[in-house]
This record gives sequence, structure tokens and C-alpha cells, in this order.
Amino acid sequence: MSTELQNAEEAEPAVELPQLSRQLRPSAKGPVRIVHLGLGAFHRSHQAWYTHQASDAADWGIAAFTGRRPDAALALAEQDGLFTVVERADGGDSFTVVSSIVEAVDGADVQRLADLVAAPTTGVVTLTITEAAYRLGSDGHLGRTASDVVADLALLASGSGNPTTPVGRLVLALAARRAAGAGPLAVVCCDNLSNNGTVAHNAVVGMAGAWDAGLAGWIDANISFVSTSVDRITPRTTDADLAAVQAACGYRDNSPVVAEPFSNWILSGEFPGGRPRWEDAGAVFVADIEPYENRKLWLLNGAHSLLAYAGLLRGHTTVAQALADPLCLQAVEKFWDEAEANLSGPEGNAAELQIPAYRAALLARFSNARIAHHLAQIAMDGSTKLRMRAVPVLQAERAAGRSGTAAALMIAAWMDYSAAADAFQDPLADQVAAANRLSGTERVRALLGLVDRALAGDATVVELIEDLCGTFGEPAASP
Ligand code: CS2
Repeated sequence: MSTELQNAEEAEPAVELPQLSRQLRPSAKGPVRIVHLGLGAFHRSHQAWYTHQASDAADWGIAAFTGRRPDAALALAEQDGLFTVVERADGGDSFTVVSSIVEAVDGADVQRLADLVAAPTTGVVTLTITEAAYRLGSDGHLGRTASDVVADLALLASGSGNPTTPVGRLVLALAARRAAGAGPLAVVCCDNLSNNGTVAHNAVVGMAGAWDAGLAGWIDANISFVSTSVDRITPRTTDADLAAVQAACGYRDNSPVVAEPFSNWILSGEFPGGRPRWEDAGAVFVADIEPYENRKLWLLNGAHSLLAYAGLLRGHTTVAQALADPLCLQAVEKFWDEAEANLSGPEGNAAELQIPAYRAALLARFSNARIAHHLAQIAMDGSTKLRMRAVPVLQAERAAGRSGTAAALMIAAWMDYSAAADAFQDPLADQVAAANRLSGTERVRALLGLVDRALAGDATVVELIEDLCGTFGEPAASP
């Protein structure tokens, strides 16, 4: 059931969204068949939006659990799970009320999560828990030394108390499903990681196995980990966005989400517990996802990270502003050239990926000045993001006998930013701060080691990155 509210005249004035919900949802809410971890703006503009548009949406209600923002559940629950997607194009906004979320829950309610995951009606678990939340070690498996992972493993072993990491919570919920004999389901990772299904598998089975080998075996036999490439630029919602929805639609929505009109979802894997007809909203199912993942992670996300670090060092605030700076734009174009040289399509042919058109579209998407996409938001968790966005391109360039200067520049910009930033959010923030207390080559080697140990052992790469530091501005003096 979709309601397009194109302009103020069509909407009734001053209606509260819960009241509106009775018109939008005259029948009972759909049953929960999807459990989501990581209720944030991106989940609502992407997976919830695709599910809402599926022709069988009425059968596939979503119960969404918050991660870092428990208040998001309260705000959404107060309006019956309904929220507005504002599609913000260069030429104006359009508004859709999305009704696929039927339950919004504080992530700390692990009992509710376990009950829902254990229900035989649940067929899909989707994840947007951030790249850093998988606690990936440099070997691609769960790093078991992070303090919250250690604490969750102790909790699971003792059988008392609730895990706090999303992976720990999911492991406990899957144990409940096993105990209930509810059978197989699909875990669909929607975070920006290469081979994200495998990453999710390794994290979940890694934590389960450290607790109970039988559970790890059951997960391997019963849970399908689907890989996806997800795409929709979704900046943080602002008070001005709330006011814009009220002015245009005539109702008060405390949880709207703003996104670009473009969206893309490519998936690969099995759905043993069924799934909504996401293809009705344009989702694509493929056998080999890697070429599409690399295209998106390197070209879109890689350019984003480069613009974030370079742009912030040069005093810019948003993606559109950074892109308008010739020095930043030139760095992006050069990085794209390097990335493109290492991309190939599913049949082994780069032309299949239509990269020139993809690049042109990205330039248009990034320059949408009506989307205030803050560089500071993209800059977070760089030590993890660079592993997906810069490292593979740099490695591929080195393997081809080239320098990989543009990819190295992204890493150098991150290093400069890490020393200059007032607020630096990263899972390895303490180690980054310690590395920044070193100087010269030692500092560069230590920082690079946090991103990729092998590259840090390559003296040529360390020297290249050291030379590139300072390109976008000098970092502040070490504390
Ligand atoms: C961004 C992504 O914050 C980031 O790191 O690069 O969230 C990006 O906006 C999305 O992947 C777009 O699909």
C-alpha cells in the first residue's frame, strides 16, 4: 500500500502520522517475517522501502531493532512504524509513506529478538550494523580480542545477561531458533563490505563456535548467508527535513528519512525461508556478485572516503562542496582510473559493468546539492572502510606493476585527517592516536598496519604514502 504525496494540496492539513496510519493500513499489519538489526536511516530508505514496494508486502512485515540509537525505535513505534521517505532530486522532493516496518524495538530487548528469530514464520534476517560491527580481524575473521566481543563471549558462556554486540545478539537469537526447531532462514548482510555474506558468516559462526561448537555446526547447516551490494545515498535526517515534510504533506512525521531518488540492490544467495518479491522494486538477483560489489565499493564508496578525508582537510563540509573543489575532483578521477583498470564483469569483460556511464552517474549523484551529505558522517570508521575501498585497488595496482598512487593518496588523506580531526570515530581510535604520536616513517608504517598489515611491510608503499601526506593540507601537530 503506497501513498504518494506529491504536494501539499493533496494532503489533509495537520494530520498526525498515527491517524494517517488508519487510512494507510486499514487492515491488520502484516505478520513479522523479516527481522532487521540496525534500525537507522539507511535501512528505512533501502530495505524497508524495497519491501514496502513488493507486491507481496502484506505478507512480509519487518520487526526492526535499533543498534546505536535506541530512541529511533521509540520515535517510530509512536507513529505505528510508519515513516515518510523523502526522495530529494535536483528538481524537488517527492514523498512516500512506507508501511513495511510493523514493529520497532530497542536493540537491548534481546528476548524479543530471540523470540522473533525463533518463530517459524520468520524467514529473513537483514543486517545494517555498520562495517565496523563485524569486528573483522586482518585475516577476514572475527577478531576475538575486542573488549565487547570478549565480554559477549563471557556472557554467552555464563548463560546469564544479554550480549551487547549485534553479532552476539544474533548468535543468541539463532540459538533460540535452533532450540525451537524452527528450521532454516537467510541472513542478508546489507553493510558495505566485500563478500559481505561471507563476512557475516565468519563473524556469526566465529562467535557461535567460541561458545558452542554444536551451534556453529547447526548455523553452517541451516543458515544461508546472502551477499548483497546496497546503494542509496541517505544523509542524516535534520530538523529542517521534519519541517519540510510537515509543510509539504500536512502531517507531522518525527522519523522521516531523506534519500536520493536513485537506489540499487543486488543480491546473491539462497532464501530457504522465502523472501518478499523485492524484484518488484528493482532488486536484482545474480549468481556472481563480486564484480558489482567491487564496482560499487571502489567507485562510489572509494570516492566518498577520498572526498571525506581530502574535503575535510580542505575545509569542506558536504560531498557536493568537496566535489566542486578541483583538487578533490582530480583525486577522485585518478582513483577511478586506477579502480577501473582492475574491474571486470561477470563474464570477465569490464564493458559489462558500463563503467563510463556509472562514473558519469556518480558525478551527477554526488553533485546533488539538495542532499547535504556530510563528509564527517562518511569519515567515520575509516580503518575498516579503507580495507574495502582503497586497499584492494592499491594491491591490484601493485600486482600489475604500477604504483597505485591514487589509492595510496586516499590512505594518506585518512592519516592526515586522523591527526587533524577534533572528533575521530573509529573502532581502532586508541591505536590510531598512539600511532599518531610517532613521527615520519614510523608513524606512517604504524597507521598503515592498522589498515593492512601486509602493505605496512612494503617499504615502497610506506614511502609513497609518506610522500603523499600533506597533499590536502598539513595535519595538526601531534598532541
Ligand atoms: C558512505 C555510504 O558513509 C559512508 O561510508 O560511503 O554510506 C554511502 O553513502 C552508501 O553506501 C551509498 O549507497
